[in-house]
Amino acid sequence: MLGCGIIGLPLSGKTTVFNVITGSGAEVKPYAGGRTDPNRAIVEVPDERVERLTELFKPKKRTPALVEFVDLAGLSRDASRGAGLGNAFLSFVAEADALVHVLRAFDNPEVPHPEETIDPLRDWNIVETELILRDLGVTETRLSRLAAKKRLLPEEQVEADLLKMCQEHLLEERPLRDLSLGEDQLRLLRGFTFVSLKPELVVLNLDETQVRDDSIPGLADLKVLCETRGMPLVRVYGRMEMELASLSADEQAEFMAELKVEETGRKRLVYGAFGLLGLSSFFTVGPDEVRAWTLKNRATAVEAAGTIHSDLARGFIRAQVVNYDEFMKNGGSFAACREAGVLRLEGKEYPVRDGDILEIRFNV
Ligand SMILES: Nc1nc2c(ncn2[C@@H]2O[C@H](COP(=O)(O)OP(=O)(O)O)[C@@H](O)[C@H]2O)c(=O)[nH]1
Ligand SMILES: [Mg+2]
Repeated sequence: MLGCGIIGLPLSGKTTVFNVITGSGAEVKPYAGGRTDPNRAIVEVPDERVERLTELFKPKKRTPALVEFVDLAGLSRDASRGAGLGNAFLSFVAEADALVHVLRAFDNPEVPHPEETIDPLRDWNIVETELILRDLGVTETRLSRLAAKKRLLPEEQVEADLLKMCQEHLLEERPLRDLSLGEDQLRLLRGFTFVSLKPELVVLNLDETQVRDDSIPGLADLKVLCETRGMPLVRVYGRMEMELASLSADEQAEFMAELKVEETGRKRLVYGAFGLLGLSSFFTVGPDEVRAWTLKNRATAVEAAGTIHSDLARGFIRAQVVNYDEFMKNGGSFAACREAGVLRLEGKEYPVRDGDILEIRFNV
């Protein structure tokens, strides 16, 4: 399962955002042995399609897609030099597949800001700089090891060249996620668990009084940053939306209209994270189980089969495929889909699309 680490300066609202995600109404899965953890949670990805398919097939079991969220301790200035929790903290960041970066836009005299003023763009830069410095340290350690060798093997030379390119980029204070690296390069770098390479969702934590754009300091600049860097930006009314979870559905709807949001904070955050991870879902359906499976975008049919069971990949013959939308258009009936010609048989290399309903034909 893939996981998102929540990062940000102290008192930016990380724990509040974590509570919005895991608060009442959310399906939170216990860990093995029924253990729960105040700082980690496995959350169901809300998906209408799973609900519709469940109504249709009335299966014994319904299994939605899951994502893990981890509420990390605050990252402060100079963490990469060991300040605060420093390097120990950065190693937790390294474990995450994606980052949820909380920026404080709310003003609250009772909650001191570690940098004293409200300036989300500055805060983003502080935390981002720590990620960059940590990666720079890792890069330079490895490069100096390689430089100490008398002669480099060909693959070491490739690695050194790649790391030098990363180093130059980091020295320009740019995160590695901004480099467009190829699959092979990413594979070579995997072992370093670079933190500035991780995709990032930017969460602007607002106060309920900040509904209008012009009440949010630095919003225009932040929008430009997110657009040019390809980071999705989600606005969350942290404290308010955390409290909303305990209200009735009617009251929630009323407050949501006031905040001009159409979906709950939890949905916006979980969807945002799911998309950020480059994930999509395919489904398997039947009387026993309706299940959403998580795939990296651009996975093939045989890879999809392998996520269900390795036997299905090994003995893969064909995948029977119909996309959810087509399936529903044809009354949720495989027979009708077959007649309409939208039920197809596909081979190993078929690129699975989000929402495909698959049945794997296999032989072992
Ligand atoms: N006024 C206001 N206070 C907030 C908001 N979000 C968080 N806070 C408060 O800010 C303080 C720090 O929040 P917390 O989530 O613990 O921050 P963390 O240190 O980043 O985990 C808490 O007292 C929250 O109630 C908000 O949207 N508006
Ligand atoms: Mg906290």
